[in-house]
Amino acid sequence: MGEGIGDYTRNLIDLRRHMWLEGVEVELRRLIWQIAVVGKYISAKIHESNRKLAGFQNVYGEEQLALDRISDEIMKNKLQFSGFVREYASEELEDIIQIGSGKEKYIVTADPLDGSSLVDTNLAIGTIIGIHKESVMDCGRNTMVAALYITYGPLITMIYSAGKGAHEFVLDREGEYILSQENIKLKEKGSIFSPGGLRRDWNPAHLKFVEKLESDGYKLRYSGGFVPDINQILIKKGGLFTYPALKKAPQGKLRLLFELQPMAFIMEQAGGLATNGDQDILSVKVESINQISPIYIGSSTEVQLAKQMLS
Ligand code: AFP
Repeated sequence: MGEGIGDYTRNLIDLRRHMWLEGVEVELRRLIWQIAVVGKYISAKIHESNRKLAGFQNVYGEEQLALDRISDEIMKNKLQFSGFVREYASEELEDIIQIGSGKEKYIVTADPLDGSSLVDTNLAIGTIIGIHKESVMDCGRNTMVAALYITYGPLITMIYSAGKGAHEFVLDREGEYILSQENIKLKEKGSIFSPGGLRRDWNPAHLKFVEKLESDGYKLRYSGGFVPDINQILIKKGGLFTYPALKKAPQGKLRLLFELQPMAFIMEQAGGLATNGDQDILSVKVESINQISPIYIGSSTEVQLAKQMLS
């Protein structure tokens, strides 16, 4: 499968059927399905918290943090009893925890609710998941077998890849994830860019790179949410997201394991690239689970230009 499904059946393909048609290994497709179901619970918590907390500005801050923790608890509990996961690492936890008997096939990394500081603004936020077969304390190229992210926006959408292309699903009113785009492929070059960090903190080479994109007419698209900002580049089939090394933060801001590896896996499956400015993100060795890294990710022309101008 993967040569595309006839239009007449496209809308009838749900997530489980698509993974079966793609030949995704049975335990992996059950794991991905369980994580997709958690996305529905997290979405319900987001809506619930907004309703309950409207107007409580000072309380909101604590509840907002609770929303991160609640999302992590839901994800961990669901995976704990899945039978497929032996270890779980999350942006909300200090260290990797064993959650199975130790014999299960997979290790899951999670940013259960990325962009939670945006919840009060009603901007889109997301869940980012990496699925590994081997210890994550290596490079993603050696350990990752799948990745997915869920975008909680006007629609709830999910992008997954199990190594055979990147595919988009939309959650419908019946609670099914229905295939909306299959084998998403980026153009060589896009027309939008998302420049993270403050201009005054950029290093000279990065500033020159951004000025080049601006002079080439790229439109700035930056929401402050990694998931919707990346999703925009994928769905618009081109462009570049960067959160660079900064003068006072040479490793940038974003988490290698929880945020960058999964998006790099998906972007590469869509024909894009992801680098720290020097190395492919999936080739960077993970030394610590909270490791951060600069990132340039998106269509190949822009990522190659970044590498060239930074070298
Ligand atoms: P929060 O999870 O604290 O909202 O941070 C979101 C994030 O990690 C990532 O989603 C964004 O791309 C990035 O931070 C935005 O950072 P700036 O606020 O410095 O632009």
